[in-house]
Amino acid sequence: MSYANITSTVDLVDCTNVNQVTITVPQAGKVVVYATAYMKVDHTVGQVDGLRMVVDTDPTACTFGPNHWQHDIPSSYPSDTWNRMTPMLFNVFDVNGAGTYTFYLNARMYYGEGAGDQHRSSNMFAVFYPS
Ligand SMILES: [Ca+2]
Repeated sequence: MSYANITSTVDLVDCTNVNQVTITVPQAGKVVVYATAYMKVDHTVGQVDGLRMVVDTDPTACTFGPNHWQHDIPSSYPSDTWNRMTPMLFNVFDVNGAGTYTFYLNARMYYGEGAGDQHRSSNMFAVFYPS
């Protein structure tokens, strides 16, 4: 098991890598990667804010898919600079053999990106299951 905890204010610009975890495995199998995060979304009435997060092998991937997490703040909601979100997500990856593998937690404001949309902290852990 490998673990990565980070407290770091990171402004979200396009698809932003906010954390990563690296695990060394002895053989082929599966790696299950879990992540939790504390995110801050700055919302202005009249504008939809949408935050998407994924765990992926690519630090530039923010792909919509079965393992992503996302949340919208409707445009009708009143302005608030500190909308707190605490997503939890996971993904399962095949590893083809012994080696060291890195997995990334990425975030993107797909609506309403602006100053004040931020990662504040997160943690990840990776568990290996031999095949
Ligand atoms: Ca925003």
